[in-house]
Amino acid sequence: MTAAVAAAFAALRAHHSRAGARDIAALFARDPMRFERRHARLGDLLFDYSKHDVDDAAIALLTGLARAAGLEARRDALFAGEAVNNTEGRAALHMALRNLSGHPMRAGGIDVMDGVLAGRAAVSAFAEGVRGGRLRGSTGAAFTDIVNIGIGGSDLGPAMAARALSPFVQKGLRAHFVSNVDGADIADTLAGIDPARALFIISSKTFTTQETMANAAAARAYVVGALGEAAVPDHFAAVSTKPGLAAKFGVRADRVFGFEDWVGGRYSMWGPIGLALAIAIGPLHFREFLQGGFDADEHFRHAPLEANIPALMGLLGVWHRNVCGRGAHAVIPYDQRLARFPAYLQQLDMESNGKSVTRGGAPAAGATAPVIWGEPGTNGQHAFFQLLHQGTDIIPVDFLVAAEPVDADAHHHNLLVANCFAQSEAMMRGRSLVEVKALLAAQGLPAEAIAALAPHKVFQGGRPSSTFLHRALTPRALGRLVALYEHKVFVQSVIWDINPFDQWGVELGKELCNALTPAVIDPAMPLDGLEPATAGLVAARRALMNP
Ligand code: G6Q
Repeated sequence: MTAAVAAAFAALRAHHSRAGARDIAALFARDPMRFERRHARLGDLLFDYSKHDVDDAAIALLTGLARAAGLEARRDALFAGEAVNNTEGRAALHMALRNLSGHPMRAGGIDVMDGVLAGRAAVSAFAEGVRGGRLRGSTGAAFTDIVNIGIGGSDLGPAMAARALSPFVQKGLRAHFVSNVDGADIADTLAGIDPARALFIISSKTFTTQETMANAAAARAYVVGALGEAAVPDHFAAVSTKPGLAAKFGVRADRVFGFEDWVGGRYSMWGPIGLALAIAIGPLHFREFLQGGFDADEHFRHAPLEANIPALMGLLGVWHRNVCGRGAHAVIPYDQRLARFPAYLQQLDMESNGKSVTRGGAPAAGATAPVIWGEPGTNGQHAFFQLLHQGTDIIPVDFLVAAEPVDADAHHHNLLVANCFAQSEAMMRGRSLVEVKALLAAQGLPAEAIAALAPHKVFQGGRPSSTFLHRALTPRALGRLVALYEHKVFVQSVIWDINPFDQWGVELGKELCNALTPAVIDPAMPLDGLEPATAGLVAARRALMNP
């Protein structure tokens, strides 16, 4: 940590301890313009951050921290295609996949846009071919079921978006996403489709991932069993940076969609990894999705930090995590079609910033990524909101809601919106002991009952949240949201001086799994070379299989 960053953090902590626990409702009472002054806009999106326990001085200190950490210069290096992913020696230029400016973008000094545009055109042409029935299965039947086989970054983004944008999916087309090496995943998917009408897309940057290769082999065997070996080229496509491996599998060369290694897995849905989504919603809607991402990029690059949504999102997160010691962050979409959005963000945020060392390899100076979790509202209200309102931990929340439904009933939507706004108000305002006692007295309860019950009905309040309010969940609105969160993660990585673009933490488990698999497969294999803790489990499992 540089001296300037350390000083900025010290100033923030001093401010926090002087101000003590801030009463958000009192901040509103003192400043009737607080809502107006504490929101930012991008297109039809309103980012309302008025309900955080930060006053104007805290916001100034947070933007000062960002400047001390060199956020603007680091952002410019990211967009300039410098090797910001320093442990893998490469750029992180996923923004090029959604660059609609007509201007070059460079990775390591070389313009990548010709390749990006060629890839985009190939995806669009293939998507149109499938949607229009020009490309068909081996029996001549048009495709009705698109099955994406991938995991992690090659699954979560397209799967989340296909669900979010289901009203935009072409009638008669269904997109499925198979990821887990649990054979139930592919078996349940295959059980519901007609092989003659199924197109399988093997999505794997490396084309070596265990889960994806196992599921791809199962899909291949299924196609061969139902339609014969000769049908394979008609029923498979692949997305990978390793076209040779896809060809070996039996995918026709003109159905292998390549991309470059400066696209990280969890940042890849904007390019060919979005193929299943592009087929489902069509190239025009897919372009609208890219447009939303591009809008967010332009905003992140050019808006001053004080009005810059990803910067504010990131800095408020730093306030909660590093200044107030809050270890979790909830994302609650009041939108059933965003049901997978929290899971998508879990990977984006926790795989990017769940790190303990700085870019230079020294121990991180403080806490990094919080635990990200969530579920759609209103369902969550009837489940875990109890803890948000009355639990011992303060968990900041992102509420997301659309002004209008895309194609749902207007009355339902009014109820949904009212619930969303009411929950953030309840978290902020709370209900004091005095208020609770007055309410119980008004209900006619005797004094003894009031004394016993009142503490249970107190809401501490002062619980922070942001609200993201956009007009409707269109492709463009979704692209904007995703890219804003991507940049928020980047902002925090700069403050914490960590590399958000690698993921070495997933390697050890993979290695151990590979070493362990023979003993799991072969019940006769001796267990003496294994860790005693693991040998015990393998033996117990063997015993259960041979009672
Ligand atoms: C994402 C990660 C990881 C990756 C999967 C799938 O950033 O790198 O989630 O996307 O492990 O990898 P492949 O696409 O190579 O199969």
